[in-house]
Amino acid sequence: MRSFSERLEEVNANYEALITRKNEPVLEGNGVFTRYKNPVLTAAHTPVFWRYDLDERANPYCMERIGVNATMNSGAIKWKDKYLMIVRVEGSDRKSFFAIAESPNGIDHFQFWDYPITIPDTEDPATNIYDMRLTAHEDGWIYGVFCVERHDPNAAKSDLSAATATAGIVRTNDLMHWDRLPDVISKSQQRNVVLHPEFVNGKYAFYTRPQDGFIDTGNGGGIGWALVEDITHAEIKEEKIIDYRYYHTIKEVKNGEGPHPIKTPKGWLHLAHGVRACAAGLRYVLYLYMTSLEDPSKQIATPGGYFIAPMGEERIGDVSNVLFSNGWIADNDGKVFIYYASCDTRMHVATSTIDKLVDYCLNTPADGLTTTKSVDTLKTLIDKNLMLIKQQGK
Ligand code: BGC
Ligand code: BMA
Repeated sequence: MRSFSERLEEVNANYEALITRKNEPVLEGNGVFTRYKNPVLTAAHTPVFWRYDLDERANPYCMERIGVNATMNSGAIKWKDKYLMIVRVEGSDRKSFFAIAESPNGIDHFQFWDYPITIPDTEDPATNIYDMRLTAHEDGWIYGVFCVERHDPNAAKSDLSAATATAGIVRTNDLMHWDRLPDVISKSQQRNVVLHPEFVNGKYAFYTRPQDGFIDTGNGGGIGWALVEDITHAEIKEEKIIDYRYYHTIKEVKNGEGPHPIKTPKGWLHLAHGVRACAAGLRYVLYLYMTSLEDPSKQIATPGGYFIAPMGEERIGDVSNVLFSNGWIADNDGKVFIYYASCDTRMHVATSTIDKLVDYCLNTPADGLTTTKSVDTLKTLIDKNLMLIKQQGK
């Protein structure tokens, strides 16, 4: 049997090799964005000193004492020239918590800060919290809006899975100390609530996702929009749907805002997820849309279909066939880092630019909602191209 120190040395060496591994772009793509070879974060990226008791007397076999199951659905922000994710870390006990991982370049060398984030509870403690969206708001605070899950107090005694989803809010100015504000009050359950970075008509603006039940979005039509006067007592009184769901599309069953939109000269650029059902379960893909600078709740571009769908290893994990994103970073030079999780298991990055993403939004045909319309759209492009090819052939 290997000694404690031999095993620990190996564990440390593997960890070091993993977090210092260089990432590489996967060059063959569709021109819209670039995928990278390695996930940027996995459960194995969590520090060895989170998982092992390093005291040989207490842990003679050098075994993990606290298991980490996954690193997923992460918010993101550029902070002091570093690329930061606020990661949803999930323990092997199925509880999620938030922890910050930092990289010098946004594509590799992500390393966790020593401690996870302490999120204070409200009077009604949550069972689980997850999927934080970060917003550096023009009021000067950095907000985190996340999903707060509790066992449904009205559930029958035998029902151990009925739950309620509510939006929780914290704010900070150093990413270390987080103040908890009261949860968002809303008539319906809410998941995927996101704070817009600017005031709108002097109010805080939230992207919402009203839903009938914990899973069922039911009559909750799509991604909503609500203005709130006082963020320290946020209440969604009036909510309007700004991005609807439609039959037989990538977002037939559910959709939800990803991170907060990026402001571009041509409008607000939004990243969202869409869900459809199939025999294999739910399939989650990412899509983009744009809204107007004058009125961020008014759509100006709705490119049809998905922007990124799970591919290869991304298709397999705890909750297979799922891509989910709640974090992206736009650099001053126009480069965009899109952080997305696959299958509630690991984090990836894809890169693009604001110009390319805006071009994609403005020039990708919208979904015509029927086969006939899709074929018409395709034929229009073929006509144009064949004409060009013919002209060039002359
Ligand atoms: C899980 C989330 C999931 C939600 C709805 C929660 O219990 O933690 O990952 O999105 O259920 O399925
Ligand atoms: C949800 C999301 C995510 C998760 C997804 C798939 O509804 O809010 O937490 O990635 O389901 O399980």
